[in-house]
Amino acid sequence: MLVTRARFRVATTAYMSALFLISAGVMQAKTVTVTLHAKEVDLPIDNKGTMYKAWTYDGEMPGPLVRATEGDTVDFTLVNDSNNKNSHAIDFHAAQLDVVKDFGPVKPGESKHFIFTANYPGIFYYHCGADPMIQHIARGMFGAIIVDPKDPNAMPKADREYVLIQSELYPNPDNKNDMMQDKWSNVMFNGGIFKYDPVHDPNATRWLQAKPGERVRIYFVNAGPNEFSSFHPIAGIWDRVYQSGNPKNVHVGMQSLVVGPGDADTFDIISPVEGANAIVTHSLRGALSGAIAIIMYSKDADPKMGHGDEILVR
Ligand SMILES: [Cu+2]
Repeated sequence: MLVTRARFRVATTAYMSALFLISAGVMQAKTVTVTLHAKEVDLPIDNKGTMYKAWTYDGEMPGPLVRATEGDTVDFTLVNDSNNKNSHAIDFHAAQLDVVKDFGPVKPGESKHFIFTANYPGIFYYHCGADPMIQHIARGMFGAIIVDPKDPNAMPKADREYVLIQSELYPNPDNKNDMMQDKWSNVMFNGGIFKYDPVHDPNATRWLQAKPGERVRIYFVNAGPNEFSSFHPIAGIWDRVYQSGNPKNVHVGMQSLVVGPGDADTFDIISPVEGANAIVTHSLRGALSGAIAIIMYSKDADPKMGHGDEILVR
């Protein structure tokens, strides 16, 4: 009887603390299983459909958006498809692992598996680290992982979220020397020249959307491989900037923040008016060669944009 009572008490305590955690909005850690396939494919790099010999994760530049919550276990597998010609790898900036064992190259037809705990919340870069790394990144092997804070109230709630990843385009994907000498032709957001800018490119069919007064959260990654970004919203002000996306690293009322190659930050913006902001790298050769994203603020903003599959707009 005593034993039963003790067990009951333990069970009740566990139940009550679980109830407390749920009512406090604290999520229990889970396992996020992710498999990415290295694929060497041709992809369009502008709104006209000009093709480029890319190297990718899952045939996309940028690669798929990975999302976990602080404290989660990420169970990760990289498959290097057997019809590829090159070794590939992955380097997750959200992970604390062994650079040789876990981030080392994988030959075509082989795969690699590792597990890490997402200990820090934020926005983190992932990329291929196979030699020569500069070429694997320049050809498209990059992406983003969002690690949401364990405490859902750590940051103000975003009404919409977007991911923008900056990278340079090197016209000849086989010429590593051009990459070493920084001879890029264009800077892009999400793998396309003026991809979200119908002002500079009438062929652009997509742009970002929100309503005036909404908090728009932009997860920004600079994939490089070489150029710094001076990330600025023309005709707007960043309400909050979180360095590395960590809620503890907060700045207020910022016009821009320099984001180096391989770095990432979270930028919140709220427009008090209808109209548009042009999000750029204020390093102007980069902006004027392709790194401009228009965000339109309208009461009729598409409710799907900035949610689900429309966070990283393809
Ligand atoms: Cu690679």
